[in-house]
Amino acid sequence: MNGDYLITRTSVIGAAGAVGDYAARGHEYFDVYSPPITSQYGETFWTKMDDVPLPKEIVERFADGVIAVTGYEMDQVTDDGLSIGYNRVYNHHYGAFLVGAGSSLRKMPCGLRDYHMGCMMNGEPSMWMAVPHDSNEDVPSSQFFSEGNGGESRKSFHGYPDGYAQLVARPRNFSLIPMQIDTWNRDTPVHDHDYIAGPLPRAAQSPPGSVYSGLLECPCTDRITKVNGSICSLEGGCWKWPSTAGQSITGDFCPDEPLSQLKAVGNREYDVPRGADSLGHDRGATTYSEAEGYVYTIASEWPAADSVYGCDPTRQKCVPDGTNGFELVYAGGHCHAPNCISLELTIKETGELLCLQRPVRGNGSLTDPFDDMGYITLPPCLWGRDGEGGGRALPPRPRVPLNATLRSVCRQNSTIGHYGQMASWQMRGVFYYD
Ligand SMILES: [Cu+2]
Repeated sequence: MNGDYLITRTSVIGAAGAVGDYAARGHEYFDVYSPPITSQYGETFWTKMDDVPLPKEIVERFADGVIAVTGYEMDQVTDDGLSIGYNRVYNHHYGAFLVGAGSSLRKMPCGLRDYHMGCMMNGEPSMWMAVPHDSNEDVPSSQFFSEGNGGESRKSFHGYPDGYAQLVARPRNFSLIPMQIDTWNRDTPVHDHDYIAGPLPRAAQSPPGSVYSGLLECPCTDRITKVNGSICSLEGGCWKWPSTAGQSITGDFCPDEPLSQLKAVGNREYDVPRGADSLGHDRGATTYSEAEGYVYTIASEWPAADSVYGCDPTRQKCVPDGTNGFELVYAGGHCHAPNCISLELTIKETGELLCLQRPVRGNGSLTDPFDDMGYITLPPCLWGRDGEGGGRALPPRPRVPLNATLRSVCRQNSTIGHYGQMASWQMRGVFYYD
């Protein structure tokens, strides 16, 4: 659907090759469309959309069976089916559910364990989860797809080598939670090599004449000071303002202070400071070198066991008996244009490099939605076994003991600033038993 893909083999970027050639691998596909999104310049659309029934033939074919999802592609399109560039509507991220007959989507209160998984990112103390009707079923009754959804996700590969798949028993519905930021100033047509931003908030840090929109910053932050006449608000956890094209935006639309629950949960995104300024940021450090200019580093560490997720530990056993860890199959980091330089994942105790992702920058015309000028794509890391992946074999799957500590280092170019950067890992793996 989106052309050829790149992947990263631990730290080396190359063509996805055989892994990305679903047709040659004999895999089938079906299309599913979310309900339409209507927005105006400056609006952020971020909510769970209505469930969409899967195509009838899929539902009937797997009415008593299990579908094996070996990958997926995503795109954002007009109602005529044409791809829309990220300089017009920016997909900041998405989460998608494939829900089977044995599960229902429910809005569940955030558990303690959910907080570092992004629950309350939007200031709400609850999150959508697919809850199984019978927690004893062997085969999953739902799957959540969100890996590699940062950067420009349509050109970031979302697939697995042979032998791996996400299973869903009796699949029925598709449900999407997109976060779309409308960045197209309707007063200016989209010219080739001539992106013209619309009105921008005073807080925006995109330089004049940028080929990316300053609106793709997402200041879900408790560190922005309200200034009378500024236009940010924290409605829904992200900025948003009344946004009729051409309208004056000098009013005061900010709430008095960031929403109280946002303060309570803390900032889930990162503000990359411009240059060497020091605004009291406590999650990174800015360095300067001749070769690289200003670089801001976001580092974090967490127990590897916390990466095992995807089930409700109060109802199900998430880590099976007899395993001491997992082997990684796929790792797709999440960071955004334009600042992201690299994302590095290591095992802290051994220093083993698991994955080093570097974004690929778009150089296409502003009207080529698959090579968006000023935007990035993040080739994910993939691993396999016994030469999987064709001619350019995938590296062997690295083992991560449950009691290991994972360390992430995300480097950001801070020549210009950026509110609301991200530095997270979305991964898939398999347990090992020996
Ligand atoms: Cu993001």
